[in-house]
Amino acid sequence: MANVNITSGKTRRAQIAGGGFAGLTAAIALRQNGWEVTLHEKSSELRAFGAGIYLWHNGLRVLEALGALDDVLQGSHTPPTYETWMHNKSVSKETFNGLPWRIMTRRHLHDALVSRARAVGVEMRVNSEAVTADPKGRLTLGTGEVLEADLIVGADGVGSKVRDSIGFKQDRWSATDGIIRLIVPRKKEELGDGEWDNTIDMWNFSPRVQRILYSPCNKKELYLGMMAPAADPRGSRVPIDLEVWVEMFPFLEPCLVEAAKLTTARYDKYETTKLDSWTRGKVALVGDAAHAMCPALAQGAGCSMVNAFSLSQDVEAVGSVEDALVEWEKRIRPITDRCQALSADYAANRSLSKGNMFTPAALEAARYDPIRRVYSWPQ
Ligand code: FAD
Ligand code: 5PR
Repeated sequence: MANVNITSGKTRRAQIAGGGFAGLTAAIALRQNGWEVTLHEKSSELRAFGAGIYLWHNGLRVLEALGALDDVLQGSHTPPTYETWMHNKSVSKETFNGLPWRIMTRRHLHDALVSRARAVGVEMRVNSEAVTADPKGRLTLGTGEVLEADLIVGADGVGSKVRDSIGFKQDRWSATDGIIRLIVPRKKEELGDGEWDNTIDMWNFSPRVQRILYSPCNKKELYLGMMAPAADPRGSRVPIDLEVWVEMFPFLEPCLVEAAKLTTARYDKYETTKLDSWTRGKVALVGDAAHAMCPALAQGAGCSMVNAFSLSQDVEAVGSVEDALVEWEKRIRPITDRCQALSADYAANRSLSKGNMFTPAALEAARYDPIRRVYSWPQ
């Protein structure tokens, strides 16, 4: 069990809004440092939304620090290579000089974090919506309850109420492309010859722009990211338009037939949020509330987890929480800013279609080790 974190005779308390990957990471990390932590999730269950997710060395190191890595590694997958195809021809196979990376379902990662949060004694409340935060250290819930804390963490996602109730200066925009994300059975035996354990980023620019990011999560589950411009009514239709997808990717038919059965599928546009600051007084914003980014580099959650974990390190410094938060942002934010900018650039130019695009700059965030605070795995 966590030790007790005491400043001037009193255990420090954190109130966290949001039970996604960012909020859960902050909760576990603070609790492990002895804080009393309450996490508020507005939904009626602690459950992950969405399909699959890639984590790289940076996010995996956070999981190690949280004591959740072994759980996550079981039932997830590292493909032999990250392959890129253009018009069904392989153009690159990347292995990142041994840099660790992993694919899993979102449910798998979320379950591991929830179970770890429970084990270390985080108090988790569902049906508990945060509506406003006060930089002096107060969080108001939808019920009208007002909670005092030494630290308030706004981890309430891209539409953050914690953020908007305070009023940060922000830029927000959506990209022209979007994606349908699904988990389907792997059907590996039915796919015919091929290296079906790889990630395969399958790009097609003609006759239409359509892309499938083929991502095996484990022996049974496959994550399909099906990209089409928002302006293409057939490519962006949900449930998927089977004919239009099979025409372009006939070799994936067994999986696409399964994808067409999923009636709850959504088409999501990529959203970016950029703030003038991530902190105000005793309030810190983490995750998509602070820096939603295009997914090209698959680092939104990775950066969120690194930033949430680093926050827990920096509030251990001598001095006030307010000063620690300012130092935290100064120290850790530049990595996320560069990653967000390059991800937006890759998304806008569809750069990943060229293959071999995981350059040293593209892997900067992934190479960061938040425990040792150095870059590992030279590229
Ligand atoms: P969220 O996951 O949005 O969690 C916020 C939580 O807060 C939710 O549970 C919500 O119900 C709750 N909540 C909301 N409002 C309130 C409130 N007022 N009070 C209380 N609770 C509230 N990242 C990667 O690292 N790898 C990838 O492969 C990857 N792929 C992606 C693919 C796509 C297409 C997209 C769009 C994103 C991808 N990302 C990826 C990014 C990643 O999904 C996000 O960055 C990450 O999930 C953000 O986590 P979060 O906890 O900040 O927010
Ligand atoms: N990488 C990943 C991903 O999920 C997406 C992209 C890149 C892991 C979108 O689903 O380029 O859009 C992308």
